[in-house]
Amino acid sequence: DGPSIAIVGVTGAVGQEFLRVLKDRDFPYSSIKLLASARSAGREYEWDGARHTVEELTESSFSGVEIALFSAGGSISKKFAHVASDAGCTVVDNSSAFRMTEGVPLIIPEVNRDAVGSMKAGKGGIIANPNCSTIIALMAATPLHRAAKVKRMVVSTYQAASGAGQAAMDELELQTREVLEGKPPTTKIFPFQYAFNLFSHNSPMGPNGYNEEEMKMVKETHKIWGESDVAITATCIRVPIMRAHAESINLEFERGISEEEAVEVLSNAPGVSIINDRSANRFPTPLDASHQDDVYVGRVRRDISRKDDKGLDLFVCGDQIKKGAALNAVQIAELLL
Ligand code: 11C
Repeated sequence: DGPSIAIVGVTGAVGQEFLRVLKDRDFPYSSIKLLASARSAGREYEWDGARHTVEELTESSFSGVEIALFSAGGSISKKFAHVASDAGCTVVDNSSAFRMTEGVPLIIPEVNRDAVGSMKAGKGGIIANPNCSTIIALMAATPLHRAAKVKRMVVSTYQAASGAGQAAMDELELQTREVLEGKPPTTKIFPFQYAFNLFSHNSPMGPNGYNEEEMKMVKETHKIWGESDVAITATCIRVPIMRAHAESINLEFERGISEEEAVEVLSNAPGVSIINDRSANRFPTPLDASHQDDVYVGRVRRDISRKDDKGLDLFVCGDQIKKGAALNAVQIAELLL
């Protein structure tokens, strides 16, 4: 027996993953409320041996609820997270609405679990779940940062459809069929063909030529690491992959670190698995990471563009819906118990 919990946005890809992760981790709860828009109210889900009916999310949804996991988009979070918190419900919010708000912890439990402070289930307050690309990068970069202190990080992402929601996953599948059948691809979610193509991340472009996804990686890393002097640059790309993001990461360190030490550090890092077999040319793929909890790391090598041993390159894959969203949020909820 544990806290009363609610899931906001239960019908979405992350909402559904919340249910699976809560069950897989045997999360203790006394009751569960499934919340969504009026359109989805009345829908039923079989979960943990019982039938649950989706209720419409309203301002009174949170009375008696001690933990709410939100994943219904930023505008719903902005409208309801404070309402929930004021009712004594502690909110773990998967949207970007409060990530950079001062006083709102932004947590990857393996990286900065102490940021939860004295927050507890049933005491109100909001905790933000970082952006998926940030979580996946920092699962690999943080253990190395602790070992040799990162001065600069250059990231290129290869991001899956799931980051743009279930509708984007559906469109990728549909377009793949259409293209193979010689039909024109349906373009409802993205303005051009996605199947057999890739493109710059669909988030809004800023005046400095970086899109929002890239700036999230910069700002969220600074907040999570508590260090704003680490130099970070990112290029975020959407690729026709279903649910796991891949990232190429170049790290520059304050002190030297060998490949062997880096692999040793990463093999001892919680939530990280290594696939780094040079002789077999076997390294992480998005399919290795799909539906898995761990972030997979490989291609660990010294950066030969430098004369010293203060640079490393890595390739990382992580499930966007799990560690990039639902799993990380449930791990945060576990810190509240
Ligand atoms: C993507 N990271 O893969 C995005 C989706 O700030 O939570 C999630 C956006 C966010 O497209």
